[in-house]
Amino acid sequence: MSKRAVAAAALAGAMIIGLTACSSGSGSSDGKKSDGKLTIGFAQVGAESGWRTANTKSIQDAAKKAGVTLKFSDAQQKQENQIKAIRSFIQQKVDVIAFSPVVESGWDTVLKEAKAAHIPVILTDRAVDSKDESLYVTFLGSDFVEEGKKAGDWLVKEYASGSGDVNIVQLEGTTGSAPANDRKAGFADAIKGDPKFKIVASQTGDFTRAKGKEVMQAFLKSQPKIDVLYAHNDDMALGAIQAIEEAGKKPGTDIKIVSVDGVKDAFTAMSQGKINFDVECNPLLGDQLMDLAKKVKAGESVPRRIQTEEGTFTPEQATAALPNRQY
Ligand code: GYE
Repeated sequence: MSKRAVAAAALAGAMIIGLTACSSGSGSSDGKKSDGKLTIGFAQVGAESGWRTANTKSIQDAAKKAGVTLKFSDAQQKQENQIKAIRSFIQQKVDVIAFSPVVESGWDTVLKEAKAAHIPVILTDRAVDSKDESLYVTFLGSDFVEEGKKAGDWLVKEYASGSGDVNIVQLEGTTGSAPANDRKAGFADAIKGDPKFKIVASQTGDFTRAKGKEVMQAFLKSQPKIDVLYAHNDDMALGAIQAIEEAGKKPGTDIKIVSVDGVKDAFTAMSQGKINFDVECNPLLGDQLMDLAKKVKAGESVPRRIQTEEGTFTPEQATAALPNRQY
C-alpha cells in the first residue's frame, strides 16, 4: 500500500468511527435517547399488498427480537410522505434510516440531507436509481429482473409446442417503482425471441387487488382474445381472477395466469387451478435488516448488495407448500 493509500484508508477508518460515534445514541443533551439502544427509522411504502403486510410484520417482529427501537412510518404509496418521514427521522437523530423507496427516482436531495447529518441509510426491498452510491450503505432485496425473466421463461416453455399467437395482457406494478420496471423488462427479455408472444395491453394496477380487478375488467372489454395474464404481483392477479370469473371465464384455463410474490392467498388460488405459475419474492427481510443496521452502527463493513434467495412454484408445489406458508 502506498503512503497515500494508507493515509486514505486511515481517513476512511476515522470517518467510520466518527460516524459511529455520531450515531451511538448515548448522549442526552442533543435530544437523543439515552438507553444505548439502536434506533432505526423505517419508511415503509404502504400496505398495498399481502407481500407488504408480511414485510412490515417481519420488520416489526425482528426489531422487537433484536431489542431495536423502531420508528415506523407508512407512506401510503406516496413518495412525498416517505420524504417527510425521512426528514423527520433525521430531525429525531435516529441511528440508521432504512426505507423501501416507492419509486426509483427523486431521492438524491433527501438522501444528501441524511448524509450531511451522518445518518447511514439502508435500502430494503426496492432500490433507488441514484448515480451517487455514497448516499446509501447497502441494498437488501430481490433481483426483480430475474423474477420477470422466470415468469417469461415459464411462458416460453408452456407454449413451446404451439405456433399460433399468444396474446398477453400485463398488469404492471406501481408506475416508476423498481419491481414494476424490472419485472416488465425481465419478462419482455425472456419472451422476445419468439414473435408469437404478443403483449396486447399493459397497464398499472398499482400492486393492489382493487386496481388489478378494475384494470382486468377493462382489458376483458377491450381485448377480443386474451390467452395469458402476467401480473407483477399476486394481489393484482387475485383481483383479476374476480374480474375474469365475473366475465364468465375460467381463470387458469381460459386465461392462463403467471404472477409474482408467492403469498398464501395466491397458493390457495393455485391449488384451485386459478393461477398457473408463481415466482417467489421473499418479504421476510426483518432479521437481515436488524443485523445489517447493527453492523453499520458498529462501523463494520457490509456488502453493497445483499440478494434474497427465491424459487418458483407450480400449482402442485404451491399446494404442497400451503400448510406451512408463513405469509
Ligand atoms: O411484489 C408487491 C408489493 O416491492 C417486492 O411490492 C415489492 C413489491 C411486491 O406491493 O406485492
